[in-house]
Amino acid sequence: MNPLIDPAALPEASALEQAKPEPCADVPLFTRYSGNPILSRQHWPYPINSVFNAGAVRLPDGDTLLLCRVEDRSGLSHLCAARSQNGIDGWHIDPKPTLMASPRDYPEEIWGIEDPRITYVPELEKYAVAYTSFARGGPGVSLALTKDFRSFERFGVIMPPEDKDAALLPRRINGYWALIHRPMTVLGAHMWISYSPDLQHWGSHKVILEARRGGWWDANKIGLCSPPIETPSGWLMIYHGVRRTASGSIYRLGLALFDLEHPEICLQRGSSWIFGPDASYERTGDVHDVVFPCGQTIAADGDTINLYYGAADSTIALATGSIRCLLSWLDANSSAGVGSEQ
Ligand code: BMA
Repeated sequence: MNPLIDPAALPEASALEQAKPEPCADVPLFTRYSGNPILSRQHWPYPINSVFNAGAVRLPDGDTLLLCRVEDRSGLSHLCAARSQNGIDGWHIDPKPTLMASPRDYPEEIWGIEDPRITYVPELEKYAVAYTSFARGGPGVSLALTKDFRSFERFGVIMPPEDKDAALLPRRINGYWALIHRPMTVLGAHMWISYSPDLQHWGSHKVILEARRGGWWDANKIGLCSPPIETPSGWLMIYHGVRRTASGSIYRLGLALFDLEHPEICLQRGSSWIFGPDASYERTGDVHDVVFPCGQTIAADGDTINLYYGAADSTIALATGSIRCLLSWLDANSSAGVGSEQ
């Protein structure tokens, strides 16, 4: 099991900023916070079943906002915002759902909305929230824009079912918005990119990363986790890989790097998974053996990733890593190409 972060040992932000980069150890790339899980149904101001798979963002005032997937006791999900000064505890949770499904106007949401990924878009001065809308046709990708996580401008479905695990890139690529997403096709559950001039009409669809086959840890399905991180070496993507076993599916995390100006080109793909269910709150819950991040924040040092992940579809947990170390691990442990040939 990965070592734990001791909250008492957490340095102040200023000390973190001044610290010299440590050499990257081989493993672990992510370290669990010792107070995990950081949010669970017991924290909620109204009755719910579970809270998991949260989008994350650092607000201009320095607070961390998590837009959490909350499953109520009907079984359907909505989104609820939780804000905290340190991104670890002291959460202020909206007293009622922040974004509810609105099936009258958006029939694609009759079974709820799930798994938001948040991207701040400087050109729009707004946050783009890509989330799963769920209805009889299956899951699809919906989009909303917001400035404050209190009112939302809804675009409705932008990728029809069956599709999910989507996030917008924060800037245009060659003049077009770019969305990473995961349609289910006869080819399998692979990651795609699509482009749009206006966030409403999408085209130039391309596969960017394929689920591997056979015994691989990411053989059965893959999908984007948190939104891609722009680094000088490329777009760093944390993705989840699913392996079906005789006792159920295991959701683990892997890494891939994509070209900055041609994000459909995979430069590197890690061969092994880097984080998987191990702690009891990840192994046991409504859906066992699941770690599922939908968001991260980057600390003031520009390197530390605070990764927020759903644990066993029941709670929200936190793990920290270093962008520099993830990239150097990829250099040492990867191959290029989309990966279906493996
Ligand atoms: C995926 C998504 C996630 C969920 C995961 C494990 O397909 O539906 O919301 O956390 O399965 O159940």
